[in-house]
Amino acid sequence: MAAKRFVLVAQYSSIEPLGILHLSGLVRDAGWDCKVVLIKGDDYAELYDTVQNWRPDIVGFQIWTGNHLAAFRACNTVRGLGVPLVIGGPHATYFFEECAKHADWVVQASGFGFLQDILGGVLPHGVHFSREGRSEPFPLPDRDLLYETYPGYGESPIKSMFASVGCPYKCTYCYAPVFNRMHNGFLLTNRPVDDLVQEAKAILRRWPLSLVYFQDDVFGFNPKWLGEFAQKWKTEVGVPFHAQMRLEMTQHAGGDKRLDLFREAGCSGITLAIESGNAFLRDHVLFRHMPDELILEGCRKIMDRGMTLRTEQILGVPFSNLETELQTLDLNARINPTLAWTSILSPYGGTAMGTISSNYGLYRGNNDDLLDNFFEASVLRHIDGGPRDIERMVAMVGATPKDETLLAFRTEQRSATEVSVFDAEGTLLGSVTHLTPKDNERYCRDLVRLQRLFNFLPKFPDAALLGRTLALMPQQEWTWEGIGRQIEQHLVSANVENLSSWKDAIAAEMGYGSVLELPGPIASNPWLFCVVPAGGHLARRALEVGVFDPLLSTEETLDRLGTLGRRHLFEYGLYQIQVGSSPICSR
Ligand code: B12
Ligand code: SF4
Repeated sequence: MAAKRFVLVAQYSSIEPLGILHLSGLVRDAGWDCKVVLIKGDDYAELYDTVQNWRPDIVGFQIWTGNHLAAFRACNTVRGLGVPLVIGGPHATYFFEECAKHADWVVQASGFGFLQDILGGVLPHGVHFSREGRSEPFPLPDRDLLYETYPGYGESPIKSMFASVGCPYKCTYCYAPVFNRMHNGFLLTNRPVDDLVQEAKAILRRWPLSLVYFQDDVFGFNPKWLGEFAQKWKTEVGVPFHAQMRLEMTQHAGGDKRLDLFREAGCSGITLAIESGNAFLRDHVLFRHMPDELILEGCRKIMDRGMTLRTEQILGVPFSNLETELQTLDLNARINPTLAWTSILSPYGGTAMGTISSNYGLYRGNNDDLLDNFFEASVLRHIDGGPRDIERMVAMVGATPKDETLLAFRTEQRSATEVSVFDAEGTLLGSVTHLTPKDNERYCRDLVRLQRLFNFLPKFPDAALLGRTLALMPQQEWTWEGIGRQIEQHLVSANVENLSSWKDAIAAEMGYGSVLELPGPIASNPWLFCVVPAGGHLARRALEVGVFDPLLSTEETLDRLGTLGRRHLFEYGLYQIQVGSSPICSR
């Protein structure tokens, strides 16, 4: 009898889809034939072709909030062709009722056991959820299937893996606290070390592998597991890895020991979030209770051990303003990480951040307007004075960070721009006022400017001052050349010597005999390329891929440069999979 057929569908991203890899491994182990279709943009043509020509028995969608509307339309079309359909993934986990309108089965949270039952024909239609699911074993992934269908993933020297499920923290913008509530509290489930070793060895047998990126929320949280991992990974796999963790995990002697084990195991770099340089926003808006000292000390411990460091921040959170964003820039300048990565906030419904945003009138949408990437633009209506008024009210009630005061306060929209704020007993504390549409537009523009340049800015002297100057540049002066002039003036005022030698060095790195040969865009603004490793190479790439195409607006140029710069810093800095000269400014 011919094997039954399953199609797995997910949104394409440059990072390989881990859930899909493991789910396709499960389909393989169940003896079914499987195809994976990854959707670029909203183009579902390939999926419809596959459904019509390959005639699968079931189609399974992985849906994330942000691509849900287009995905639902595609689900309807597939079901219209007579094929039963299952939806899983984060959107199914947190918005299962909506998903149920477009599927025969909806799987909330952990999906391996339920998918097995679907393939076995024993799971009734409907919505399914199991609290015990988070402890279920991961099937070994089917990388061959994905890599043969999408060779780019296979050819990449970096592969992703997942070692643990769960995170105990409570960041407002994240679904992890909601996941914990659904499961009656936090529990960390680590995959067996031997499975990870086996998975890595399977990659090494067939595919290039210079670095593994562990996508866990808090890699190495459990010290006992980490001890076993460190020993076996180093001796049996021996491939460097990058991991994500929390700054709290670097604290005290336990933190030192953990970082030593990371290093021993072959960890070459760490990603961790700071999110804001403003302590009030961290404590009361983001629910990330960590003082500056903890942040600075934790980052220092990581870099002192020779590991590279990516910090992450979110611009445009509720009650932010230009000053708080510049504090974030300043904190990063003090840390000097390998890469200071930034996104712009999306206020996801069902998260505490979604609730704060709607309670204070900052966001009135239902997430159908959210984009599926985190760099584009702020969708919030921001507050005049940033944290000023709300900080005063939080101080009036004597709240501590752990009180989650912004959720406890009651609010009432007084007028189009004013929101009254009451304490939990109903006593009026004051009000917050939204920015006028024009000022809001201006602030959102500032955010985009900062986001595009954030990779570079912390590496300049007096970074926050430079950030302010650039954010406030009049629109008519906001050109690539104008930005170059401002940075040059800034460097001169900061008493940086030998600026002409920076230009000589960039010309030499680009292979020119003299600065006179530098192409126009680099001659007029070489500075950003002087603060990153292999800056001459980045400048060349920028020219090659059309970053300075005269038909582009300044925004488009910076958008392209921001993306290119980030990738460059990943390769030459964070992951060190390319070797290049050190930054010109540090020579
Ligand atoms: C790695 C990662 C990324 C990577 C890439 C991920 C990729 N290509 O797969 C990058 C950096 C690109 C990324 C980007 C984003 N991410 Co992200 N990301 C993650 C992270 C850290 C790990 C995902 C993962 O691989 N998990 C491991 C695998 C095994 O789990 P899984 O995919 O969820 O699959 C399990 C179940 O969901 C279920 N399942 C999943 N699909 C299906 C399908 C079927 C048919 C069935 C039956 C079951 C099923 O079964 C699996 C086993 O239990 C998660 C947090 C987390 N801890 O999961 C956030 C997370 C998924 N991301 C999130 C968000 C919000 C985003 C962004 C939208 C952010 C933004 N504002 O722009 C973007 C957009 C991504 C996009 N639309 O393509 C949210 C999703 C929330 C939501 N409601 O959708 C999460 C949950 C973070 C959080 N805690 O809030 N992300
Ligand atoms: S530490 Fe990361 S995974 Fe955990 S709650 Fe915060 S953002 Fe979510």
